[in-house]
Amino acid sequence: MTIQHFSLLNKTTRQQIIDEIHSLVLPISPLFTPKMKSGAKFNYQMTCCGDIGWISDHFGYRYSKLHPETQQPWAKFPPSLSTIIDYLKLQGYIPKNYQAQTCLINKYLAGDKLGLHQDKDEQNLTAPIISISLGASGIFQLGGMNRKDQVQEIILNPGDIMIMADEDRLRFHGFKGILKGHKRVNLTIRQVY
Ligand code: MD3
Ligand code: FE
Repeated sequence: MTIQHFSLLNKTTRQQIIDEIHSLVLPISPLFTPKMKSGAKFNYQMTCCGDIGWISDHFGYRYSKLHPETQQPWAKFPPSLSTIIDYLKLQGYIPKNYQAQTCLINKYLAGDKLGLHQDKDEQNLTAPIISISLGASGIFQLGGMNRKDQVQEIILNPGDIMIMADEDRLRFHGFKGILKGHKRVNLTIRQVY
């Protein structure tokens, strides 16, 4: 199995991550609404931390060393996230030489969603992607290697971790919406190069 999905983070740890995002990341790298080439807005807000960050604008999708609105380098990884990455290495969930270069922070309010897509903007398509779910539970969609393949719905709860590796890293996937509650935050940690 190259998708691992498990519940890991207790309430205290989840709150610590949220607190560190508010105190250490957002003041330096504020949330923004990404736009497609067409100018249409995505239905959620995002920001990033780490050496580089995923952005989308009228030039398309890419990784950038600078926040698109402040034009400043991204905030550093908050310590609680580095601790989780170390733990996942220690437990053998990800390779010891994994380099967590960026964390994409997606914020969904009620009604927000993310359409089916593949994650192909990374030069390194073999390093696993780590997802951490916080806040409200929501419905994650997992498809196959082709857009038309059947999609399965998976509930993601706060504290859940999903690790996508090998061939499953390139599956189509999306986020259908939050189930109940007001706000979901999803973190995706990547080695891009
Ligand atoms: C399965 N985020 O940031 S996280 C994304 O809920 C993204 O914010 C969604 O898709 C969200 O690109 C889903 C879980 C996830 C992330 C990447 C995957 C699942 C994946 C890549 C391949 C297969
Ligand atoms: Fe994705």
